[in-house]
Amino acid sequence: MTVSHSAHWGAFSAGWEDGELRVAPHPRDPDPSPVLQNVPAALRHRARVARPAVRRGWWEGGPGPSDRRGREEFVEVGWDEVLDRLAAELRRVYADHGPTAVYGGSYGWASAGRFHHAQSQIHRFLGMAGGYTQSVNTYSGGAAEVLIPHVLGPFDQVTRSVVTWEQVAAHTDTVLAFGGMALKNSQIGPGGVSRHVERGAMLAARRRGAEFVLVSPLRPDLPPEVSPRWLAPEPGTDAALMIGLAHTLWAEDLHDRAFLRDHCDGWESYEAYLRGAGPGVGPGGRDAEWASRICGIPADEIRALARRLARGRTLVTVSQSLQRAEHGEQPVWAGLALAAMLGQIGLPGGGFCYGLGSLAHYGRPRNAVPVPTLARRPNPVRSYIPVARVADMLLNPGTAFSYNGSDLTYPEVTLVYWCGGNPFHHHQDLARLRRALARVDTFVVHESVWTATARHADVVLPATTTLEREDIGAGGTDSLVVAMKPVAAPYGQARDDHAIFAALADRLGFGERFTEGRTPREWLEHLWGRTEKALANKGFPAPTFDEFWAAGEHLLPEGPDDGGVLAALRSGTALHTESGRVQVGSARIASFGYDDCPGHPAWLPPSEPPSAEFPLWLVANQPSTRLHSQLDFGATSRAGKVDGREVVRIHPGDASVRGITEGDVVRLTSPRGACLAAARVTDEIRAGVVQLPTGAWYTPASDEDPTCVHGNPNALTRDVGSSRLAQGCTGQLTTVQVERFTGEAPVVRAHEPPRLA
Ligand SMILES: Nc1nc2c(c(=O)[nH]1)N[C@H]1C(S)=C(S)[C@@H](COP(=O)(O)OP(=O)(O)OC[C@H]3O[C@@H](n4cnc5c(=O)[nH]c(N)nc54)[C@H](O)[C@@H]3O)O[C@H]1N2
Ligand SMILES: Nc1nc2c(c(=O)[nH]1)N[C@H]1C(S)=C(S)[C@@H](COP(=O)(O)OP(=O)(O)OC[C@H]3O[C@@H](n4cnc5c(=O)[nH]c(N)nc54)[C@H](O)[C@@H]3O)O[C@H]1N2
Ligand SMILES: [Mo]
Repeated sequence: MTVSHSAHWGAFSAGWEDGELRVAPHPRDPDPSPVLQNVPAALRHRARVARPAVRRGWWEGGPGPSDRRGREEFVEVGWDEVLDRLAAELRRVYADHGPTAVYGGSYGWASAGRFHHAQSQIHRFLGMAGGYTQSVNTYSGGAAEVLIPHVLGPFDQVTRSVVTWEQVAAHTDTVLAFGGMALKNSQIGPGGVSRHVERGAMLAARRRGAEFVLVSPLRPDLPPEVSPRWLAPEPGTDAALMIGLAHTLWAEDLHDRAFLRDHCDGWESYEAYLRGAGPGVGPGGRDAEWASRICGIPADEIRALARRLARGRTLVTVSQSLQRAEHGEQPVWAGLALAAMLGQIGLPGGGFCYGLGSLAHYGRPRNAVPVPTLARRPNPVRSYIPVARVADMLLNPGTAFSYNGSDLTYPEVTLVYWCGGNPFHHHQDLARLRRALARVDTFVVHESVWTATARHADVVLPATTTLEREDIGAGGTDSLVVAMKPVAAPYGQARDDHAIFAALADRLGFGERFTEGRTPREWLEHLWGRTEKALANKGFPAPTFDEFWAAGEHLLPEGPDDGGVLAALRSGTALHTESGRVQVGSARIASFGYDDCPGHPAWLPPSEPPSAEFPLWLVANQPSTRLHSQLDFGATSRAGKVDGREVVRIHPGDASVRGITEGDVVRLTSPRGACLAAARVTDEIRAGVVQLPTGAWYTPASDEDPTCVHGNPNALTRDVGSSRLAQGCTGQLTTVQVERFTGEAPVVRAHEPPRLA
């Protein structure tokens, strides 16, 4: 028998065959993701956490700062004892330090499934326990999520569904894709994605004669089938290239003056900047030659491209990666300004789209009704940080910092609680994160597997995976709602996060309030009820929960593909920005006085450029073979490694001067630290750039030597905010040196459990 299921990388069916779990993509998916084949390993891998485990020093010596985290053995204990101890510790921290001392930012993707959604569960629990310091924005789009509401409008409203793949297939003549639109990335859509449409849409556009221009250090960032023109500027210099393109449009009078006059604000300040306002610019202003000197693309090519953009329907896309970098606000804003000058914002398949192709829930119309979700409850305390500032917060309590026009102060945190995320995957400068986490009294983690985060915790509570529980899988821009059914009993003593929180809530005196007296099945019925009602109200077929559950899935109606608020702008509806128009410049942002984010798009040089010691740019992007660190031990992920080690791509020229050949183990170093990786020599990468994806589980060489032997690039990246405006994650780029590793390469034991007593 097979059952239906859903993951962030696709809807699928799962069933047992000769004692093996087999998974197959949903028949409606035209282009299923290979990441799916990581799933079978999830059930019984030895990396699974089988029983509650507590760091010996914490269990025997009590809470308190400790640099033994991540280095000490664990004691396996019973559920009742550990929950009693943890409830007592929560009571102590709330009583002695107050709710702001509890950090429940707990960032991370966890798994698909709307009720057992780990973030929803932990926020509900900590909200009821008295509140917590929370996080705002994401590692995905931290810089853009703060900038875009200033310059274009509410983030979701102006990014997700205004330009769709169907529009691209039907209308676009030129797609200028900064950072590309790699098919590896659009495999993933939060909550579930039942149809991977990106390849098909790009091919349809190409067959119609559309031209794709890829601006990226990596050739595979657009599919070869669309024969993209590949421009590879120096990483981190896209804003300069965009400004050079803008200058050409302006100088050759190819810009749409009427659109700038009628629908934009702040053009004058940007025009002055293009002309050369500010220091260090010659009489030509910020022209194509100026841009060429910064980004390395010949000036003639910049001019020719600008002229091409001004012909036909042009779409400018900016991937999320561009803004996950120092001054990451600028390429997003300069991309928008370029599109504003072309005057096609709000036309089908034209204008500007942030994030298109970065994830599978961009570029699709919304469902006509809301999908079932666990409603978020308010946090009774107002204490927050921009999410990527977590180590700063732990290291600098009481210190002031800037964020989006406000002056904030880091709270003093005593207890960190994580459920459904992996900071030792997502955070930068992991040695620094280790030092930061050594300062708290207690670090609690719910996990299914022994990630580096679990290894650094004091209390590790084993969580079930989606394969071991019932849930509803759904995403806001995908029609398929899946009745997710378990394929196996919980591993070892694993429990659902909801059950763990319910048991803690009981001990803390709010058990009934937490569960509202519902079983998990009753919660699913309850959540489905909202969708059922919305369907009925709009006159669509509205199955009852039992009907939905028996059918195993339901297809929701799609909302309109009408260009949303950007199309409405052209017919006179104001945007939700300071002027009601597209902010090519912003007086409000200028008023914040941030030199690292002025009042118009600008080129701001990196504070750590390549040097003699660290001459190469490292691109630390998303892995093609898995979602982040999830199921790193699965079949597809393992097949992408060499001897269990992650692969770093390097240009033949950079390899040969270093004596590096295909398959060699190499050592990457940065001012932060070091890691090993296996070399792949390829001319599909720009010279002077190496690429090592994220997601290999952080595996220090020894208790003393923090070098990651597995290939986690966050051993190398820098932990600084994008700017004082957004304080976004800057993990995408860092400077490194690479050398051949001599001596015996250590065996990678990333996926083995820690010492357990
Ligand atoms: N250098 C660099 N760093 C980056 C990036 C980059 O480009 N470069 N990208 C960043 C981005 S965009 C993101 S979104 C982050 C991603 O960072 P994360 O979202 O933290 O990474 P995941 O590996 O998805 O972590 C999810 C964890 O939840 C666990 N989990 C899954 N299901 C459940 C469940 O039901 N219950 C519990 N308790 N746990 C569960 C998984 O085992 C896994 O360990 O990384 C960021 N980090
Ligand atoms: N397979 C897979 N897909 C994923 C994820 C995953 O873990 N695995 N994670 C998902 C998540 S949470 C997110 S937020 C998105 C993130 O979406 P993105 O941030 O867009 O994805 P990345 O792969 O990090 O980067 C895309 C490409 O940008 C290019 N790039 C890097 N730096 C520069 C630069 O300075 N200039 C230019 N022009 N190009 C540059 C790199 O070559 C890289 O391949 O991906 C999603 N998709
Ligand atoms: Mo992300």
